[in-house]
Order: sequence, then C-alpha cells, then structure tokens
Amino acid sequence: MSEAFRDREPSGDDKDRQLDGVREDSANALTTETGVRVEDTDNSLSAGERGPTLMEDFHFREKMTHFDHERIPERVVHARGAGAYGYFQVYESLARYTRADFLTDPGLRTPVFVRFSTVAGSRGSADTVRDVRGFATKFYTREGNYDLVGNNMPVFFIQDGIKFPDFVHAVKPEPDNEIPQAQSAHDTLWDFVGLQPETLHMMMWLMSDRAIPRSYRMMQGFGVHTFRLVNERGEGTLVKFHWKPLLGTHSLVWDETQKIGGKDPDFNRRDLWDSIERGQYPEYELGMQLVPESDEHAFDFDLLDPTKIIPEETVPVTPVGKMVLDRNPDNFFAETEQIAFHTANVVPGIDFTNDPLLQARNFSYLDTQLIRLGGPNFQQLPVNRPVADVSNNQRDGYGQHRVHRGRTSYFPNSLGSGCPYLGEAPYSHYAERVDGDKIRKRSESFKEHYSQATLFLNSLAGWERAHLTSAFQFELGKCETMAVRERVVEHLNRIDHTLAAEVARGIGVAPPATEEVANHGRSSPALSQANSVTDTIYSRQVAVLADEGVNAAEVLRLREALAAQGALVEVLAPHDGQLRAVDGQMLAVDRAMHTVASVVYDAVVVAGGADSAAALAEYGLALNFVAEAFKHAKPVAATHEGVGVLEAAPLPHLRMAGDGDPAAVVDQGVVTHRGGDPAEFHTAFARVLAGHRVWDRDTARVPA
Ligand code: HDD
Repeated sequence: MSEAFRDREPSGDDKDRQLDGVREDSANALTTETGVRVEDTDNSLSAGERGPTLMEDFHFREKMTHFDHERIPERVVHARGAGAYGYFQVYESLARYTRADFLTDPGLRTPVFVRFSTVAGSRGSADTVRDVRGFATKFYTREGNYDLVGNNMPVFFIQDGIKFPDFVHAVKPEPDNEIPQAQSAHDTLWDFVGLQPETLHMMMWLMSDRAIPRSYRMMQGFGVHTFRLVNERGEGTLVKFHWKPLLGTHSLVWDETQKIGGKDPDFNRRDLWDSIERGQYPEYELGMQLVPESDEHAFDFDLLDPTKIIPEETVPVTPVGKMVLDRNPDNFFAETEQIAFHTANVVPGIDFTNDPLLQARNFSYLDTQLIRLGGPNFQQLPVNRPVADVSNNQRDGYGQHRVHRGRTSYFPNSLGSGCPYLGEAPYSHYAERVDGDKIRKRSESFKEHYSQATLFLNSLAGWERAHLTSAFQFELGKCETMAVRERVVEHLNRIDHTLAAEVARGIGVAPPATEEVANHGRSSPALSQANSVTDTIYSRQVAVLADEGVNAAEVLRLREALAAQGALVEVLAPHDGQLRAVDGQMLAVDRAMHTVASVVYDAVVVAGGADSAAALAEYGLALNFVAEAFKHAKPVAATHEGVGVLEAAPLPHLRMAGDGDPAAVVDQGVVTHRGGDPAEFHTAFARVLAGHRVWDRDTARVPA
C-alpha cells in the first residue's frame, strides 16, 4: 500500500498561501459592492406601499445587475468538469533530459490544480456518459505555470487541428434541435467518422470501457502528443506523458452508467470531492516514454501523428514522479470554472514538436480564454496566477487587477532603470531546423489509419472486447441513416473482419462478405484494463442491506475488517434512522434504500438475522439491488439468513453456503457465509472486491 494511503494533512503550499490572500468568509455585515451597509435586502425601495420601484434604489439595481451578469460562456468543449489541488514530486532528477526545475529537484513539491472533464456535454450534463475524459494539470512551478492538458485516452480523433471545429460540430448535439445531449450515439458524429477514417483508432478507445470510468481516481491520463524535453545543454529528447492511477484503471458497465446518469448525475464529481474530504487522496504516477531525437524515424508510424501510440512494449513507460490531490477548491466558479489551461503554457526544459494538432492547440486555448474569461487579464484570476514572479509591460485591459507603478511600460527603457529586464535562465525555444515549401498537404507518413485500431482490439480481454462490440452496436444502432451505419462497418472490416461482422449483425447491416485486410495479430498487453492494478479495495464502497432484526454484530465486524483496508461500508435499510438488532442493540442506518441504488456502490452484502432477511426477501428494492449488482458484475455477498435473500432474487443457479460448508463459498463472485470463521469470509469477499468486477458470470437471464 502506498505511502499516501496514510492520513496526511493537505500540503499548505505556495499556491495555497497565495490564495489565502483572496479567500473570503462572509463573516461581516451585509454591504453593497462599494462597502455601504444595507438596511433591507428583501424589499425594493418603492413610492408608497403599493407604488412603483424607484430608480434610485442603488442596492436593488446593483444586486440585480450583478445577478443578470453572473454567467460566463461555458467551455466550447470540456464544459462539464471537476477539479482539485494537490502537489507533484519527482522521484529522481531528470536533469539528463530536461532543465525544468520541477522535474530535477526531488525535494520539491510543486503545487498543482487538476481539472477532469467530459468533452461533449454542457456544464450541467451527467458525468457518466460515454465520452473521452479530460485530464488537465496545471503545475504552479517556480519557473512559471506548466499545463499538461491531456485526456484519458492516448490518441485523438483527428490529425490536424484545422479539423477540430468539424469534429466538435459533428459530436455535439445536432444544430437543428440540440439533440442529443452529451452523447456520441447520433448520425452526425458517425457520418463524420465514416468519411474521416483517421478517427477510427480513437473511436475504438471511445467504444471501449475507457469511455466510462468508475472514477477520476481510477483512470489514466495521457499528454497524447509527442512533446520534447530539453536539457541544460540544449539537447532534446522526445517524450510522451502518461498518468497512471495508483488504484488501477477501472470502468463502469454501460447499463450502469445510464442508470447513474439519472440516480446521481454528479457521480464522478462527487466521488472526487468525497474522497478528498475523507482524506483518501487520489494519486497518480507520472510516467514518460522517452525517445532520443536520433530515433524519431525508427517507428512504423510518425511520432508527430496524434492518432498513434508508442506501444509500451516498444518503449516502456518510466515512472518519474507522483501527484497527490489533497485539497478541494473553495469555490467551484472561482477556481474550477475560471481555471484556464493552455498547451503553450510551458516552462524552460519543455518544448513542442510539429504535431499539427498540437500546433493548432497552441493557438486555440489562449484564444478561447479571451472570450470565455472576458479579456486579456485572465491570468490574474487567483486560480491562474503563477507562484513565480510576473513582471512585464502588458498593461490595462478589462479587469486589470495590478496597480503598475512608474512611468515606463516599454522595453528598452532607461527611465525605469531598464526594468523589467531580460533575466537569467529564460525560456528559449529548442533550435529545431525547419525548412520546406508552403503547402497544404497531409504528410504521407500520416496516411495509415487501421493498424493501431487492430492492435487495440487484439489487446483487449474477452469481456472488454464484448463491451466494445456492444458499444458499436448501441451507437450505430442509434443512427437513423443506414448509409452512415454501413460506411462505418466497411471501415471496421479493415480493422477486423469478425468485429465488423458482429457489429453489422446487431445493427441490421449486411455483414461484409470478405475480409478486407487480414488482422496482423499483434497486441500490446498494456492496453488492456484487465492488466491494471487489482489488488486493493481502498476507498471501495460497499452497501450492506439490512432490516429490523439484523445481526448487527456481524455487520460491525465486516465494517471493521473492510475499513482496515480503506473500504467504506454503508448500512442501507428500507427506512432511515436506526434498526433494532437481533440482540436488542440499535444499528444506525446510513441511508434509506429508496434514496440510493446498487449502481452507486461497488458491491453489496446482505446481512444475516432471520427477521431482517425475511423482510428483505419480500422487498422489491432489495431484490432489485442484488440482481442489478450481479448483472453489473459486482461482488455480491450474504451471511447466514441473508443468503435466503440471494435465493429469492432473480439470479441464476449458484452454489451458496450451507451447513457444514467452509466459511466462504465463492461462485461467480458471489460470496456466501453460513458458519465458520468470519475472518475467512471477510478475506474472501475482499479478494473479490479487489478484482473490481467479476466478468465471467452468467448474467444473460438476469432482468436488471
Ligand atoms: Fe482541447 C479544452 C484536451 C485537442 C481546443 N482540451 C480542453 C480540455 C482538455 C483538452 C482536457 C479542458 C481543459 C479544462 O479543464 O479547462 N484537447 C485536449 C486533448 C486534445 C485536444 C488531449 C488532443 C490531443 N483541443 C484540441 C484541439 C483544439 C482544442 C485540436 C483546437 C484546435 N480544447 C480546445 C479549446 C478548449 C479545450 C477550445 C475549450 C475550453 C478551453 O480550451 O479552455 O481551446
């Protein structure tokens, strides 16, 4: 278990101290924005009791005007997000590759703010939709802000940023009726995909379980592009950035995500917030794939093509440091909404490559902040302010917060003692040699679009592949235009004939008669989520179903055993308040069952106690809870009389514990316990829970 899994106080770093200067606690008398105390904020100033409101009511006008202007444009993409502060620390100096201060000093904790997001939905859309997740990190380094603006998938939909407006228009709700919200399952996206085969590799990722993460704490992040590190000597090393969550990479299942969208649209946001409040801080390791400049052309794809990965088996990911998110923002709008990322926010030692997608991004992010945050001074907003000193001749503009003193705002000057002057260790661009004709032409080295899509498919576990096939069937099945469906199937046939045939059958399209291209058979095990960390139950949420007459002692023992490993156990009952246990003690109910659902838990246990179990076996919500958890491949367990509730639920035939059986009987991830040492049951259940889901399960006939 990692060091951060122990309780720790938030870091209280330079950024935190800086923010202290602007935090407000509303502890004073009510005033206007001009500081004048207000006598009454419930009644407007009027001419007589029933007369008109008076213009001179400056308090009314100010209050209303401010309210009328409260909204700013949401982000054109990634509008829905959640963020947190934390810190990053490098394990060992990377001075060999980069001169970036925050990557060369292992003693240094660099403050960060991370914003996670979905892409297509509006600000108020549900968290658990099928979508790419943004993973944007702002490092407040001593040499200025560095932004690593990545996603939870390592490739992108297009190769050249000039196509970004087209792609986004295609995926966003359709312009005539603004339907569907936060969904890729509609004609315009798949129309674009069918006509633009460079999207196909990314579409494989989007149709995979990566697009429905269990938690922001359990997803990877990728810088996507090939970037460049530059050391003191000016030597470059090409690099791809990876974030790897210490809890492993885990997903939800599709039916579950759709239900969570209604039961708890804030599911991922709440999970991030709650885990930080509990002191269970999300942690990620930063990894780098390092490629010497001399090997730039050593691959069978172009490193500048953002629709390609470097397989980890070809160039391993070197873990270089760790990020811990340990503090929630104080104010969503001020911090999470106003944070402004920009791929061109780099620090000395980190540089770009000529990836045409990256080049376009280096224009777009600054441009979008100008409209979104209302002018050129958005870097002065508290969340954006660097901890490094800022000194330049930029002046004025809307919302100028600095009071620049002196007569000079130009360079060079003598009247201002030559300040600000050009200091030591400045950012200097990597001296890459560039020459060529001025042309509009995609490089020949960008022309192959299918082979890595096949690689991804070949690397999936059986259950991952089954989910991907269903996802294609769902999404294409929602497209009304048959030609759109057909065109995509034709492309799938160039990725893998069996996949194309399976998808075609589900959507009423004739399966392609012949194999277009033979599957190359190569795979990259690192691409499968099945190969991620599955040995911890830390922060997993377990529901225990109980009713009057529950065996409370047993529940408390279970809670204690799982809590010792960092899992959370909540007691759910048909009503809130307390339950009278079989021994006459009272057991506190954490939530009434009708306010929650199985889909917001990782696992369910039905408690023992004859009366409790008899009541739950007659309670539809409890039976549905169990069946749905089973359907969604979650660990399910029951102790003593609770086993009867599993028997009453619409589950397939399972071997369950009876008299004389060992302390834990496990069948298809259903753990039952009727006698023997409870500790053995706890261990068996924790083992299944650590596996996240139980995929080899017979769920076909379970009606949930
Ligand atoms: Fe982008 C936001 C990630 C391509 C233009 N992008 C945005 C965010 C993330 C990404 C995580 C949200 C940042 C936040 O939380 O505030 N974008 C990516 C990745 C890409 C990518 C990983 C491909 C590798 N983006 C991309 C292209 C363009 C943009 C090609 C335009 C040429 N992205 C934007 C934007 C946004 C944005 C319009 C919207 C809001 C914002 O920037 O601040 O400028």
